[in-house]
Amino acid sequence: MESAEDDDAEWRAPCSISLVPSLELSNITSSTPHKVIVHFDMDCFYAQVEMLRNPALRHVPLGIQQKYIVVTCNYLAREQGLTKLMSVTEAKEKCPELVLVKGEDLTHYRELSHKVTELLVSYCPLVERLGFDENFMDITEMVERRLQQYETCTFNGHVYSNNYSEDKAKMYPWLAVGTFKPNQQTTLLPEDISSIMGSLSSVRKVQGIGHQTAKRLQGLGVSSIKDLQIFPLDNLAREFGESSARRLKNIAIGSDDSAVTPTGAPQSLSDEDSFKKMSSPKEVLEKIQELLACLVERMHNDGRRPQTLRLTIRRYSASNKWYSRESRQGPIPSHIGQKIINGNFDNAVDQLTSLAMKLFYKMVVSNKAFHLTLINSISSKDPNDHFTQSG
Ligand code: DCP
Ligand code: MG
Ligand code: MG
Repeated sequence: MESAEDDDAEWRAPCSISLVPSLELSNITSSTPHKVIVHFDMDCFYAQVEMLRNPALRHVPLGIQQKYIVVTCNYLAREQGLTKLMSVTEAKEKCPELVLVKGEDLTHYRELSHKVTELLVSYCPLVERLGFDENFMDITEMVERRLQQYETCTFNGHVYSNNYSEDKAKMYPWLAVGTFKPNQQTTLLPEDISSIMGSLSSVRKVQGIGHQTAKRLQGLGVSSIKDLQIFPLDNLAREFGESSARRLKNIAIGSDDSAVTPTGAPQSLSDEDSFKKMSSPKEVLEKIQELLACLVERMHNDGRRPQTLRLTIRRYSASNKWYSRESRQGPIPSHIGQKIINGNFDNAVDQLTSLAMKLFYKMVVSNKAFHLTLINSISSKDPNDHFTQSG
């Protein structure tokens, strides 16, 4: 039987943390970093949020379902072979006792995501968000302060190295002092970064290399990170230009010197839904109403007066599988903005819905057939790109 202590121990480690030393490209083993950056990625994020909302779910294999996909699952489910983005059918075959929770409404995930960022910001202002469950935090100053306090420091937890000795803590004090890690976390020393990067099968495994770049690299015969590490810089520069080629070579050895840019309050709030087919104005109206109801509440909680409403649609196209998006936007009259601030939700949603339908008919001719696969509505900032503070 699982003891309460084991259970808590597992629960105390809700995210993976990596400490990213930013090093000179020319000298990867240099012990003088420009910066020390922590990268946080929450474990099975949506599943964790659902387990916090309903603690009984902590003890069952849990999957979060969007449409026909299990977008993520908890670690009990992963022990049964489930992976992220598996189809519901396959997931149930692998784990018949899987409990599924619908995860199409992102409200709770969004809220918790912002709480995590706020918590990090309370320690250090240099925090940059990436999606819902990741944050980068530049802790260089904290590390420098700690280094002045501690005469000696050692690595806690594991060290990923074939060549580890105690004196590494003296070589990399900024790394040792920044890694007080009780939860089975592992320190990766600078001299091992290049080889661990080289062990990644595909260039897509690395943040900063997207689909298009991977395709162009494939054209040059580069598919793994190892290929990229040994590919001549000059040849790479011919395809991508000098500075992008350098950046790619740096990424391949685990070196990225881009600054952490504090994310701050969002400039716009948006909500969207996608579907296989939507072909009637009635369905469009209902979907817009549903999206705006959620958005209006978020705008109210945000407290700033929204200025612009943008509606985005995606039409189905058999020929273009990337389905391009189209959008139209218009100003939100100040009396509607005020209703949102005052919390007069129903009225505000009705009026915004009629504005959104006008935008819709600027894109779709009313008596012609249409087939949409996505609707997105955004309320945001004025043309100068800022929300105005409510009075
Ligand atoms: N997500 C999604 N659709 C995707 C990818 C992610 O809905 N194609 C959602 C579900 C995840 C959350 O974003 O919970 C964070 O994505 P991660 O890739 O970090 O996945 P997890 O946090 O769930 O798992 P891990 O423990 O591997 O980080
Ligand atoms: Mg995660
Ligand atoms: Mg993530």
